[in-house]
Amino acid sequence: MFSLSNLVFLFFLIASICCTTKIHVTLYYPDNNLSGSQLYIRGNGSNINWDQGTLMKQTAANKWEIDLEISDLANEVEFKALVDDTTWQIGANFGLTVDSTKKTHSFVGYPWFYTTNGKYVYLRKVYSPQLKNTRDVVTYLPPSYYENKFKRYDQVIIACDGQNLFNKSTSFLVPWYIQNTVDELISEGKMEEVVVVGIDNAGEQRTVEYTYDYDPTVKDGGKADVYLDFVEDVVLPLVNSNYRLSAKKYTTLGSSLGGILSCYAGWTRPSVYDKSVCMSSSFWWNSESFNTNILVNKPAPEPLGSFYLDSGDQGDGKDDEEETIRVREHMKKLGYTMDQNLFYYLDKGAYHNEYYWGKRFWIPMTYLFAPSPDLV
Ligand SMILES: *[C@@H]1O[C@H](CO)[C@@H](O)[C@H](O)[C@H]1NC(C)=O
Ligand SMILES: *[C@@H]1O[C@H](CO)[C@@H](O)[C@H](O)[C@H]1NC(C)=O
Ligand SMILES: CC(=O)N[C@H]1CO[C@H](CO)[C@@H](O)[C@@H]1O
Repeated sequence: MFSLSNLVFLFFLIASICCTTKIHVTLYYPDNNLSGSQLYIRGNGSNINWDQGTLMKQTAANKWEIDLEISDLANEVEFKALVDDTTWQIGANFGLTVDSTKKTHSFVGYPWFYTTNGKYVYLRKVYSPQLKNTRDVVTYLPPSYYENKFKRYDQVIIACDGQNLFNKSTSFLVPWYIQNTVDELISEGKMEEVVVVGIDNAGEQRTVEYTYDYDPTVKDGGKADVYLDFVEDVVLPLVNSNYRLSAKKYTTLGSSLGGILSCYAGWTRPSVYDKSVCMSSSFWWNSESFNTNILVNKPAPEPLGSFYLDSGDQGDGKDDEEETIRVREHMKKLGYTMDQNLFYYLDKGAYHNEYYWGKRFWIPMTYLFAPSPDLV
């Protein structure tokens, strides 16, 4: 016969078997930067909380582990590491989406605690055998890069007009100051860490390199595929061997002619690029041939990838506000969904220049690089 206490026991037994999942958390952080301090963890889970840290176990050099018990059918679990339970890791919470059909999950993370600023560094005089010219490549490495040498970066943006992105002394007008925007968004936990590779434009060759066809009114254009071969065959291997990158696919980014180049790259090379940021794109080029020729005659990317389009509405041609809207509407007809894989922003009052591109740069970053828990 069942007594009440048997029933209570049975209830807890079933509850603990049916509704517990375990997350095995492994964090890597250089011992020599801890100098005897220890890593703690806070977050949600039945054996940890947000008010007081739980000591992790150091299981090998530079390696800390703990098992988190997740009791209810919680779906998203978040946590953060601390040094000596006092110094919080910088950036977004670690997190993962719990798959309730699995008993065990594993999570691997690379926290950092002291650095809020990234850095940009140069690879000078990179030669292109495809284009027979030479240019600098400037790369922004995010805050954790020098502090946690175990981390590799899978979000890598390949950007046009490298001269104008970071450094006042090389910029055309004012730089975009991408480093400041990205540092701030990362530290506030509003985006994941990214690496930004800026490839300088080749001065007078800029127009021909950034355009996929010849515009008879401009009397120029048409070497975008050669330029993109240079990016793929020279720049990507170069940055992958110089920096700790682990991207499977890249983001392509540019403004003006760099905007149509980025959209063209994402549209025609989906095995290389899965996100395209096309700012104030010169969709007027060759009687709007991106809209009337490329989108019509080149098959939609497979898989579709994500596209961000924007414009201002001031100055010559209102910064192609209407041309941009026509491309957006066309892409919707071709299977894109707003705010899922197609993003659009109208910057009211903005002109076609670096000041405005830098000022609104945070918008594509938060759309395309929002921190998201991984399903493990
Ligand atoms: C986990 O903690 C985060 C941050 O405090 C909170 O937003 C979230 O709702 C919590 N999730 C669960 C399942 O309690
Ligand atoms: C900015 O560019 C100039 C000119 O190439 C260079 O001398 C300077 O070191 C650069 N600044 C930084 C912080 O790299
Ligand atoms: C204890 C220690 O060495 N802390 C250092 C870890 O690294 C950051 C930046 O790389 C330094 O600012 C800390 O002082």
